[in-house]
Amino acid sequence: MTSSIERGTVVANAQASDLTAFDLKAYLQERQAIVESALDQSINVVYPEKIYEAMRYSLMAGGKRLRPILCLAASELVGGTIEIALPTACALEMIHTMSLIHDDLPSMDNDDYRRGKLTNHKVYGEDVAILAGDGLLAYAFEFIASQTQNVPPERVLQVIAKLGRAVGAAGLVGGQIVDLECEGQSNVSLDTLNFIHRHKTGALLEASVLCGAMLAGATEAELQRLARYAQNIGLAFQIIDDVLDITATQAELGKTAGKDLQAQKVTYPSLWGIEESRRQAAQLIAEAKAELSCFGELAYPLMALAEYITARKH
Ligand code: GRG
Repeated sequence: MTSSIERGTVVANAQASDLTAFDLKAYLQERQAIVESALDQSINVVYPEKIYEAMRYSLMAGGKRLRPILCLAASELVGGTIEIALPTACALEMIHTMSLIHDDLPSMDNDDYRRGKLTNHKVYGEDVAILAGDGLLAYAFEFIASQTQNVPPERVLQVIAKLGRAVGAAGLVGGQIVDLECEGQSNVSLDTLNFIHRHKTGALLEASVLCGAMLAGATEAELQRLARYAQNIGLAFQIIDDVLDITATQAELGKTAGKDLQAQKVTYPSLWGIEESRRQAAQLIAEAKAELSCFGELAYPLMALAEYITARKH
């Protein structure tokens, strides 16, 4: 791979004496640059140009690139490299992006803004936006199968199976349909809310971590530890997302703020209040970090990413 990717391991391996000394800002900047460049190269605009342009419009619209970064970090944690995980990291962002495109459609959440830009259907129309999402979803799996190198084929198959399950009815799609069913209901239970978010948000975050680790040949015990880490950060991520919907501005979020309140949606803050929601998220993050303590300094990137989830402003 290119030298920029080899340099990518420098920050991860830097010997920070404790977690507070780990330079997350530099780490994120470096990883985001690697991911941006790989995504940019992943899709060319060819005939029929309109669909490729629409796919690229949302894929290259920014975003934190959290899922690819988690995937790369998990690979490195168990002795893998950025190189072996980069195609899967890109595929995760393609799938995440397609889920945002479809989520924003008038028949779903009906949003005009995403990542600080007009939503896909606002620019290209609903018909093209649906197809752009479909195109990204299919291409994600093709990309893993055709671009992953220096990984035994059975591991690649394991990753494809894990990811397929995470996005289908057992994952994102299942979470989204329960979310749609709960719209307008004020008596949604905590169990149902947890189901929605463990599937809608948690499943892809968990797959991001596990797929990176699987490619690197993680043991079953390591995968179980990483699954518990990822489930905790997934729920914490959504709790903070709900809090930010109330406390952050549209400019900070890059999408319409206050939508949950407006739609009278049951959210974690609506059940617990803002302070308790923050406390619960912090508890989940502490538990997530504890799962990885046996890895020592190698786990600093994943631990710092867990902290970032509660500290983030968008
Ligand atoms: C996956 C086949 C398939 C269909 C999609 C629409 C749908 C089914 C599911 C909805 C999934 C969804 C939109 C979940 C919300 C996840 C979430 C919290 C998104 C925000 O993620 P960030 O903050 O966003 O990481 P950025 O823009 O930074 O990437």
